[in-house]
Amino acid sequence: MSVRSILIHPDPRLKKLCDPVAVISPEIGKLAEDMLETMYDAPGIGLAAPQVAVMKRLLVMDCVKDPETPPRPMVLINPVITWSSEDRSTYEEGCLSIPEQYADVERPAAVRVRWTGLDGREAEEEFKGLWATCVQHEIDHLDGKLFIDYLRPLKRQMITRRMEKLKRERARG
Ligand code: K1U
Ligand code: ZN
Repeated sequence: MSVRSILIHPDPRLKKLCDPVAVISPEIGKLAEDMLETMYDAPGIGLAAPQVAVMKRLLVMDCVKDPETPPRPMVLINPVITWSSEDRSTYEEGCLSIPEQYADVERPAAVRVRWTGLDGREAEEEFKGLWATCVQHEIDHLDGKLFIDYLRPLKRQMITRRMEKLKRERARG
């Protein structure tokens, strides 16, 4: 397993629609393993393939925060939201591609998601709470959407400028 580098906004790859995974090959298995390691290393609670520059519809997540509860690493291939609740919830979201920037985003409080697992089997589950927020945030990444796209233009611009500065500083070393 290896930790891959995470793209930082602004990057054109973070704005693109990702392609469905056609075949669950050993390369897809290795990508999922690397993404889980990258997510835990960051640390984060989710990660989508385009964040590691792979333009495929695959995401990983583990929203277990309680150290007493065993981890629940999940790999979702070609995920689709099949139902969204009417009631909404607001969570202060962050993003590993937009480090140290947080903002309130309102989304459906619960969603049902269907996906294919690494074993090739179809699965469907209802997510609530942080899991629901996270899976929607990650599916947005597969559609080229970032949490800052939900914010007012001025706030989005301010965050984008901060990220441009961060990238210039990192490039200078
Ligand atoms: O997609 C990503 O960039 C990962 C992102 C997922 C996410 C966070 C918050 C709301 C929705 C989706 C992160 O994991 S940011 C880091 C983070 O939230 C966290 C880090 C350490 C411990 C707990 C949370
Ligand atoms: Zn993100």
